[in-house]
Amino acid sequence: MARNGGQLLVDSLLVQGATHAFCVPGESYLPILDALYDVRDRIRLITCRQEGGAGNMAEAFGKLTGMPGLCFVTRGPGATNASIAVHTAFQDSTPMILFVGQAEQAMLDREAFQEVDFRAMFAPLAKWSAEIRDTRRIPEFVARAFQTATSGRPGPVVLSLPEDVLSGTADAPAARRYVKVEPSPSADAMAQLQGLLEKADRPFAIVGGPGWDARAIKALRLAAEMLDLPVCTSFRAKDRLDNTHPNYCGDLGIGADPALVERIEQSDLLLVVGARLGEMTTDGYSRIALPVPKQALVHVHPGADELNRVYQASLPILSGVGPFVHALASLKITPRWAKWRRDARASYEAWKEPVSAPGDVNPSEIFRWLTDNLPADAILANGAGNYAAWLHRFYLYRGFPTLLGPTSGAMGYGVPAAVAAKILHPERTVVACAGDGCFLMNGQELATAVQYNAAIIVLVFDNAMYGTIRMHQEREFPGRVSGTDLRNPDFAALAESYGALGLRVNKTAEFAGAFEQARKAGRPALIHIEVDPEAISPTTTLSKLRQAKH
Ligand SMILES: Cc1ncc(C[n+]2csc(CCOP(=O)(O)OP(=O)(O)O)c2C)c(N)n1
Ligand SMILES: [Mg+2]
Repeated sequence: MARNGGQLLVDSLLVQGATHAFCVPGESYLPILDALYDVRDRIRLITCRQEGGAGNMAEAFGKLTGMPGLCFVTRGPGATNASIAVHTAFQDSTPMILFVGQAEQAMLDREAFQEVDFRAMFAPLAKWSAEIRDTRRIPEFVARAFQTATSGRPGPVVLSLPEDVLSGTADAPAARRYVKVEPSPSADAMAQLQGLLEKADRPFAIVGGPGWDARAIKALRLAAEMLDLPVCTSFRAKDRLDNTHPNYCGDLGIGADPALVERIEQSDLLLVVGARLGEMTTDGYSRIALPVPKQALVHVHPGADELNRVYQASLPILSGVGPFVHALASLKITPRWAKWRRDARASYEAWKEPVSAPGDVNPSEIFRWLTDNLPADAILANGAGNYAAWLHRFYLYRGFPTLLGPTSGAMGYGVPAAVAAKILHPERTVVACAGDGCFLMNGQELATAVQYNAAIIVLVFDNAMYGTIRMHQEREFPGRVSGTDLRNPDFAALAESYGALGLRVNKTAEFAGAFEQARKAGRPALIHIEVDPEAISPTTTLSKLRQAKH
């Protein structure tokens, strides 16, 4: 039966198991919008206010489900807006597919209206970027997009869809549903790992990266217990092991616990599972010697290209995290490093305790309160800014997936990510954390939250500046404030105008009451929290930074 390109594409999405799609509409892909109308009870289409929001929602969907998050945008303007999410998905190894409406093929290469060569534009940003040139081949390209986005090291795929390919008709056979392909560790690799563990006195695991699901998370916990391994997480991966678990020993992000960093340096075996050992986790490749670490390094990753790419491992293991942690849990080892693990845990327990902070609002107390009062399955999303340093140091993640944060350090991620999470899990508490700078990068998606009844709670930490940059500025160029001051709107009033509940907090003690009010609101809510600019980070103040240089 002949179908137009839009119908073929939407039918292909159904074959691949799609349930949600995020979009900003464009006339370039009307046949897809029309075909989605017919299946609106099977694929939920979420209309967003900016493609940066739509793309981030799709990326968050990929993080939460392990299935590709789907995003539809139009031509040059839509694709350039959405590109930030493709970059985030790339750095986070998140499965995602961005569909871009393109000018009709007869017009291409004339710089037609909004024309961009999307294959070239996304070549370094996406895992794969392609243009479908024949209506008949739509099922083939869609199946390959799902396959590519989810297999090996997952990542984003971009498909450009010329208008004539969508409006043309073809009688094309359906493809099959994709099958996620994941390597397993060989028996030989596990035997070598057994040998390394038998020789080790101070092993340390660093976990993170893609491919985790409930079973893998459980197997990791079991393996950590059986081998009595101290486990830390890579940058923005704190939800891989319950932070209250006695084997959890902290995260190697920005501003990591110096005691943890020292232990990583002193360890004699590093077992890196799923993480990339990127610049943030290694603090500019300084925490671990390059290219050959002093410790024995076992690096487990599902992408062959990641192994021995920067760090040369004693034992590189090509494996998905799930198959690996199951194999790890069945190793027969008698651990001899109980004190080593206990000491690492004890120093984490001290590190997570609230600290004093200048001003009336102490963010460390707020995140401690949230740890004590949110259910273990609550989802917390963030973008980038120094407020996130407080969140990641003092909030304890206790379930998976509960952390939505970009390792790319992209501002503006928290609000759209939270909207996607709440749409997917309406029964869970979903909190978006943002700075005053970060919030306004995708705060327009509060309208999407209201439109779809996604009752997220947004916390805006307002210090009237681009704090992170101001911090670096005061350290490098003390007292010379340039380009980092912000004059802000009344965020609570802004939230109200969207139809959300807007609240204000000026003292730590007011937070609990405001949060309870937000939780009961039955609609999206925003809490505008005024933070003293001096409280720049959990470890220093603006004035101390300024004085340090003199
Ligand atoms: C999209 C994007 N633009 C710029 C930056 C650089 N940047 C990193 S943090 C930051 C400031 C964040 O300010 P805010 O959200 O107010 O948080 P604060 O640091 O003040 O807590 C900036 C500009 C970035 N990471 N991402
Ligand atoms: Mg700020």
